[in-house]
Amino acid sequence: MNQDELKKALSKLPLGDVKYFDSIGSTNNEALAWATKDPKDLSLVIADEQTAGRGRLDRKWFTPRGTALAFSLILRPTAEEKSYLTRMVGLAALAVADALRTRGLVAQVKWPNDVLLNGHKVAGILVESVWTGEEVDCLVIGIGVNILKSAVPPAELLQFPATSLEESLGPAVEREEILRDILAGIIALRPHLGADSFIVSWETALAFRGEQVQVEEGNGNLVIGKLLGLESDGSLRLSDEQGNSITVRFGDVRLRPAV
Ligand code: BT5
Repeated sequence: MNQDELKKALSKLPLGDVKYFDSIGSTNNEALAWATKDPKDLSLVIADEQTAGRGRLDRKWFTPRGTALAFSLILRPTAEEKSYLTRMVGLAALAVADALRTRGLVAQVKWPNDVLLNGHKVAGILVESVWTGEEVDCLVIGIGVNILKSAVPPAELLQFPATSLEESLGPAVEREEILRDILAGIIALRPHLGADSFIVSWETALAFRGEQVQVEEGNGNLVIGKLLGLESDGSLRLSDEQGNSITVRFGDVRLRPAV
């Protein structure tokens, strides 16, 4: 990644400090360590390659050198934002989806933390937090976006089909500009985090709305129902066959296979 291009692309954003790595284990790990040292709001860790990138539940996230965006943004949440922490993953997903939509792509959010293009995962998000006692001190928003086709791992390593921006836009994808647009989107959406309209925008972007889905809750439990939308805390709202409402706080959503 060309650091001059990176600096130029980010120069107009009100970021804190920026740390760039040619190669790193995980930008989230670096940001979590930094978060204990009183970083400025909107400080950024970005790497050209991750050798131990992480997803949720310690799953692996692949970032081969020179093929993708992998970065972690540190937020120092305001008192008001602390009331809406569970919405932050939605904020990041919307910012990614918006950056892709401005390039003419139909991006959807696969609840809670994936962005899809044509039903394939193009980006994943991992939000983690650092607490002092009962108070959240820092949030780390980790985002990985597959830019080139070579970023996409082999199908046997994937739980869900994946794609890259190159697949839709051709090889001339400007990594730094996409990064800039995602960060600008996060900054622009932040003041709206607590608004009802924020949940509406998040719901509107959801994949599989109105469809029969299954959600693996991570503890082996499988929830089946029609995907209705979101609760105010960002939990997923489904209805079962009897029309009863079900709320899911954590899981992996996919369309229910035909029986
Ligand atoms: C995620 O978890 O999708 C969150 C990914 C967050 C990655 C960023 S990169 C910057 C920052 N630093 C980190 O260490 N992490 C963050 P989850 O929903 O649990 O999905 C993980 C699953 O996605 C894996 O088990 C694979 O099946 C699949 N996967 C791994 N690498 C992928 C890739 N490059 N593209 C698409 N799918 C991938």
